[in-house]
Amino acid sequence: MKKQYLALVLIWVIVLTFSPVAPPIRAEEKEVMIENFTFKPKEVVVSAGEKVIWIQKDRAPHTVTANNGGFDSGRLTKGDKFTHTFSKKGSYDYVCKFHPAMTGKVIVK
Ligand SMILES: [Cu+2]
Repeated sequence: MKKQYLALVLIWVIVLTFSPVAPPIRAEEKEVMIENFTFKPKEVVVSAGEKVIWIQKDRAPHTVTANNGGFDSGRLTKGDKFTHTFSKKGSYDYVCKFHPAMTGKVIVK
């Protein structure tokens, strides 16, 4: 009886040791803050397939608009987020439509 109990405990220990911790199923993502009329960081590097999330923290409205037309957030107000997944390698320049001096870049490797 005692041996059986020990065997059970042993089995449990083995099961707990080797049971995989639920792997986080999420793609990598990078965040860009939109703050004080700037994109922070101004330049981000991601791998193909990764997401970039822009978080709008300014009172003034902004956009995240690709120069090549590949993406456009539309008008973002404070608290809005915009996500784009970059599947192709390359260099993507973007701008805020309302404030052309606000520029940023995403490099996809
Ligand atoms: Cu702007």
